[in-house]
Amino acid sequence: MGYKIVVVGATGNVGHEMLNILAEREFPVDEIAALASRRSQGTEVSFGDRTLKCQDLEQFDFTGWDIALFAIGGEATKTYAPRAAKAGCVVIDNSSLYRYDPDVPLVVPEVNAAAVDGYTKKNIIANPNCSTAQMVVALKPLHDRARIKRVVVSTYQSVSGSGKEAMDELWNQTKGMFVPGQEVAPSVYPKQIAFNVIPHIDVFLDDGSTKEEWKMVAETKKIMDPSIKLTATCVRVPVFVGHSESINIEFEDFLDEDEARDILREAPGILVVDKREAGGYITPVECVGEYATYISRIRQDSTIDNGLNIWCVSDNLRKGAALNAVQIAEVLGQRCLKKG
Ligand code: 2RA
Repeated sequence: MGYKIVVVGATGNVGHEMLNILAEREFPVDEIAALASRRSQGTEVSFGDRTLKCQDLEQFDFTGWDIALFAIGGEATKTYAPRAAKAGCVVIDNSSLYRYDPDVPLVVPEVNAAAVDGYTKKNIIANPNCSTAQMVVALKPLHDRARIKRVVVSTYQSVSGSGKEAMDELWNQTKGMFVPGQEVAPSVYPKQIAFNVIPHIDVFLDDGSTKEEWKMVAETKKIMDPSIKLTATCVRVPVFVGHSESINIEFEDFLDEDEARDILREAPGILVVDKREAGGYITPVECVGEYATYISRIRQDSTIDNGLNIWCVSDNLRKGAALNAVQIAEVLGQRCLKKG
């Protein structure tokens, strides 16, 4: 006995990956529906070796379906997630709409899987922001060993986080730099992204930080520990897929770099690639299509008493979104929605 699964936003970057990962991990699916906007109705999407025709989200009846994996913007989610939840279908939502709602669990299975049990309040579970997900996978095992006081993180986020249009902009803008007359002006981003970096993701807040940076703070506190102080600088870089993060950690107690490396090597969801030589570290192009959160450049920060620096890379469409959502569905099935 398996589950009746709905993928909402099946034609987007994350929707495609959710279908791929459901198939790759052989999630127990009895029936699956791919939903998209009316204009995408009939579009064919892959589910393993099957092809699904997208159905119109507006017309879809969620009654009798078990789990809906949502990957559509917050505005549309506001309309359709409550409709699905009310019909008895548990929603796992990738948007930021419900992440900060006290009645909605915000879950990264390697960190706080048991939080899934709280889904019953609204029949909704929230997926964290991509830049948060990979970071808390890395921080959790270290926090369990030496309690984290403060984190300073700089992110290097790929354009796939902004969607297909942004990936096209990077591609065309890069080409246009070399082909006279084919220059491409910035449109998705406020400035040129080709051969450039942009220190601005999402909107600016009154304190000068951006909402992307605020998300990392708020979500880390909700998922891990409200006592952790965190400051972030989130930067868009000319990479297609794969977010990278430079993470500086201050602990309550001293944690030796070798012990930290051993802890990370044993931690769930993590692969350590850490040799102090050319190429002895992970880069975004190597994480694409993979499940792991990769950690490199593990080293003491000797400028403070109990400091450590690490480099963290993961596929933002997978662990940062689709994989984490499917893992939540797996945990939900194991803990709460047992079948047969
Ligand atoms: C980004 N985290 O990278 C945001 C949304 N996916 O653009």
